[in-house]
Amino acid sequence: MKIAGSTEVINHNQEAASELQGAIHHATTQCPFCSVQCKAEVTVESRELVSKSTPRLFQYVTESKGTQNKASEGRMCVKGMNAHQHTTSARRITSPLIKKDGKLMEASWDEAIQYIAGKIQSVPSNAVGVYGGGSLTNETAYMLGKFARIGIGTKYIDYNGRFCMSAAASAGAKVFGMDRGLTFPLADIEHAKCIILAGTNIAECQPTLMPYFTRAQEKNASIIVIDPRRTSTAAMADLHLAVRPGMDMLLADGMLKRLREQGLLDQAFITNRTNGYEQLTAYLDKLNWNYITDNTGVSEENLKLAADMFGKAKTGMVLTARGVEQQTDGHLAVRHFINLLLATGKIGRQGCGYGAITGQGNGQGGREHGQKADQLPGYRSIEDEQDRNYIASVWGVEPDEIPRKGVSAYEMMELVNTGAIEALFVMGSNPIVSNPNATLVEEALEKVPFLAVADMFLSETARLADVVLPVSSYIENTGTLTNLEGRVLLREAVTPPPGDCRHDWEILRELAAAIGKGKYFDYTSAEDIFNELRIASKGGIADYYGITYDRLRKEEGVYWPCPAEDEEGVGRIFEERFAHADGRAVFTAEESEMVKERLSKEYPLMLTNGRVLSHYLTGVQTRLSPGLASRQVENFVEIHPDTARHYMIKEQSWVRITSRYGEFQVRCRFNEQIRKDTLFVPMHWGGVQNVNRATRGELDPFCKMPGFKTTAVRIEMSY
Ligand SMILES: Nc1nc2c(c(=O)[nH]1)N[C@H]1C(S)=C(S)[C@@H](COP(=O)(O)OP(=O)(O)OC[C@H]3O[C@@H](n4cnc5c(=O)[nH]c(N)nc54)[C@H](O)[C@@H]3O)O[C@H]1N2
Ligand SMILES: Nc1nc2c(c(=O)[nH]1)N[C@H]1C(S)=C(S)[C@@H](COP(=O)(O)OP(=O)(O)OC[C@H]3O[C@@H](n4cnc5c(=O)[nH]c(N)nc54)[C@H](O)[C@@H]3O)O[C@H]1N2
Ligand code: SF4
Ligand SMILES: [Mo]
Repeated sequence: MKIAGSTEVINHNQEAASELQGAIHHATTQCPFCSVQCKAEVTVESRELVSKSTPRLFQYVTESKGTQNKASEGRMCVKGMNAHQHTTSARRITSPLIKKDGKLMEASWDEAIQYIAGKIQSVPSNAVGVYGGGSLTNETAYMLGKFARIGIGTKYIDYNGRFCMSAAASAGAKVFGMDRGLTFPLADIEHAKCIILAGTNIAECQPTLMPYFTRAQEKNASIIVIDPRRTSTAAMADLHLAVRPGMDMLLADGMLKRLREQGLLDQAFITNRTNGYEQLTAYLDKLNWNYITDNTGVSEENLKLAADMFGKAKTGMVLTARGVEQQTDGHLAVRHFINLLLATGKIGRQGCGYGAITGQGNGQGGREHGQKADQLPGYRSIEDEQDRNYIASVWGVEPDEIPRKGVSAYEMMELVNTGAIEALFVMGSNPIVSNPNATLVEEALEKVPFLAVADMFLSETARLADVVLPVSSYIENTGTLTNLEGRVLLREAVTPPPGDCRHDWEILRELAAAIGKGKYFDYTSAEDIFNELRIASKGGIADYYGITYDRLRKEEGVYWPCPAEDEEGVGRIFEERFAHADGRAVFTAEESEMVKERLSKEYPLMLTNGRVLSHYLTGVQTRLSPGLASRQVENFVEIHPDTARHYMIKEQSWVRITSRYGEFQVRCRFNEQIRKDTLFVPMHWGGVQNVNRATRGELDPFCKMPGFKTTAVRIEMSY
């Protein structure tokens, strides 16, 4: 008998069982959700279950609360406090499932692994796609990249972080010569005198970071929030600019134009540490104020005020997140915000810098070790000969055996749709809910000849799979994750996995063995994989070589880059030089084609989307945690009451929202604090309530980020 949602510890004699019955102990782990990676102390209870013959013991986590670490300082938000609930959900899958006659049926591991291996081997290597995620540990992310390239031999691997970090990451690489979420340690925030928070809702998305900002405010910092809605983050701001969705780049340009007009630039910094200022001035000269204010929807007065606040402050920071980045010109929008920092010399010293607020728990590490289509471990490039040679030597293969770059996450779905990809392996993502143009993606995954999914639950995507592999949850799986500051943290397992669940890395090891590539994946533990990752990252941009499990235990986390065991990692980067060969950062004067998505008579409102406090991403985990699900049981659209009246929509009514690409239905919620031309819908629900049924598959041509945050729509009552 298998008990869903419990963890069998020992199958042993009655005497020992009675001794442990009811025993309680405490252990520390990390929250599985966002990029702060708050440290948690959990209470683990052992309970006896008497079955027909032998009594058996199970372990449950019954409580989770915050405990001291350097980023979260002991805090924990409501998601972290309730996170353990999903691990003991009765919906947890605890044995492999294989689809027979349209139904997923329990199967043995051997059967499941052989079935997948057979399918992978029955199609050409490049007809197999691998799709990963930013919740996976560094060890799994590293192994997944290696498994795709030299296990399967396919170039098609990408991951959900494409929808998350790709715009900011490309911007960082282009401007600074490297990408790391924050260029400063969190402790620097309180030293900033002006902080721009653009398209980031920290109060709901990284709540435990809020005290860093309030501390800065207590020391007289001013905070400027740029968001089409007055969010709880905007509520703490000294100035809120309610930008029209998709117009951030122009807003940043407007601010820079004003700073220049007012002589608030740092000429010495521009001369000594940057390139490309001349081109930028020519670009700014062409912009006029009417054009800027008409398009951004922000008054000239407020824009100038924001620029003056930032320019006059001695220190300052710019932080961006998905509001700015999930646009078809997202990477340019970020670069234009960074222009503000370079022009005023506000980077590389205390209280200054740029930060892309990383999203997922391992959104940072997940993008450094080879899950991305164009990347090899250590942030190396898959198209660079030297990088290829080095990684080939670590892996023990010829450089030619490493495939070249593949395509981005959504493009992979398009290839599934056209039939070019015939077998897809998904680990740690729910793509039919989180991809743009979700209807196309759902159709593609319904018809793909073979789909395998490794997950804890039957997510919307897993339900379509031919094979589902049950994996361990965060409290059961040891591994490292890298938080938004670039700090590598060790998360240790506190209970064994329930039933037949296995760790992601164990699954990859077994699959590799089944396709005859076992010798490249012969790891015995997560630490074993990490030790190879250290060597693979050595000398790369994201150099982890000096980081060991021992150090992580003793030092509570180490920043990368850390090239040697006796070196400390670097918290504040770019103090002396940027990462380009000449040590300089580059201004951006490239014009954007702007958001192509236009309002029309038929589609008169701009739909944007994002998150609420109590749910996480596609909601698979949080919808199964009663303490979280009960706070928000269904999806909704935020609409200004004047707009609702215009379209004869009643408060709390069920509405249909239609775009050029599809439609979804949700309940309507009035909000006086949102722009009248904008609707906002959370992303945490699938099926008919999935906002992505209406978003479009158009991508930023440079980084392939989808334009999630701007879709022209109409709204009507749904009777
Ligand atoms: N509670 C919760 N926390 C999370 C997550 C979660 O699902 N739930 N997910 C994690 C992950 S993976 C991520 S990536 C982060 C995301 O963190 P954020 O990027 O902060 O979250 P979003 O809600 O997607 O978007 C932020 C804000 O952008 C605004 N916005 C929309 N369009 C525009 C625009 O065109 N311009 C500007 N300036 N703003 C705009 C929205 O109104 C929203 O308030 O959060 C992480 N933390
Ligand atoms: N409209 C709109 N769409 C968006 C966004 C938006 O702002 N608006 N944001 C985008 C962003 S920033 C992101 S990050 C994506 C995320 O979207 P998804 O990639 O779909 O992420 P999740 O919902 O976290 O799905 C993760 C799945 O993996 C499982 N899982 C969790 N941990 C593990 C693990 O350790 N191993 C394995 N094998 N499985 C695990 C969970 O149960 C869940 O089913 O969505 C994107 N989509
Ligand atoms: S969701 Fe983020 S802020 Fe909340 S407890 Fe988890 S890691 Fe911390
Ligand atoms: Mo994300």
